[in-house]
Amino acid sequence: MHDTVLFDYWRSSASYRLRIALNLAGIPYQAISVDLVKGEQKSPEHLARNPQGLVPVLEIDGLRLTQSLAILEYLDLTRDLGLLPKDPVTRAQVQALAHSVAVDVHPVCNLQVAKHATKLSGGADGMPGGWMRHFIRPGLEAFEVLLAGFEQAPYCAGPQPGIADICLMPQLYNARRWEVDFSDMPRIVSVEEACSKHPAFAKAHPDVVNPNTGTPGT
Ligand SMILES: N[C@@H](CCC(=O)N[C@@H](CS)C(=O)NCC(=O)O)C(=O)O
Repeated sequence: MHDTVLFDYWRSSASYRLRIALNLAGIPYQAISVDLVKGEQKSPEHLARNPQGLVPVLEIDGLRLTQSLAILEYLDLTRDLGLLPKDPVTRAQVQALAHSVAVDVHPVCNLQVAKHATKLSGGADGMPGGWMRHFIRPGLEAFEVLLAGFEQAPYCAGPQPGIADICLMPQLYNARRWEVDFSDMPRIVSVEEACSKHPAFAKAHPDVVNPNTGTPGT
């Protein structure tokens, strides 16, 4: 049993971000699955953990934290992980890169949003895939352009993985899931190759932690 507990779901991008960061920090944790397909995120138990009814929730250092970006910053500050540059200018630029997917693309592709859009469309053909593709591909195109402002050596913004890589990789998993082609985006493809080889990223991959097939937790 570990002191650190991650309430997550194997396919959740925001949970995937935290799994990567916990692995990068070398923090052992217990993963407790909140099954989004069964609606467990709206159960009274989970709402008591997070009134937003979302995953992830992280229990660490005697705290209960929500919001993956806030948690990434907490881990960075308390464990000195170097996820965010210390220089204010580069920091703002790297955050903008990370936020372009985590703050602008991810929320509109969230389960409850896509489900509602599908309902409003009367279950139109190609939903929710069409909805997802509509947002994911332009988001990745913008990310590819933004990446030109950094040196991929080999990660998004330099020689060590950071917040932009942590936000990008789950978005790429999601892109594949919804059949969004990004093979024409060479910078993203090279970052993905580097991250995939990193054990902290590999161990966090949804297919590895899937409770039906993988090994939950560490
Ligand atoms: N801004 C939040 C977003 C969390 C979020 O959207 N979680 C999704 C999974 S990636 C979720 O719990 N969805 C459940 C639902 O839509 O009902 C964060 O970064 O932690």
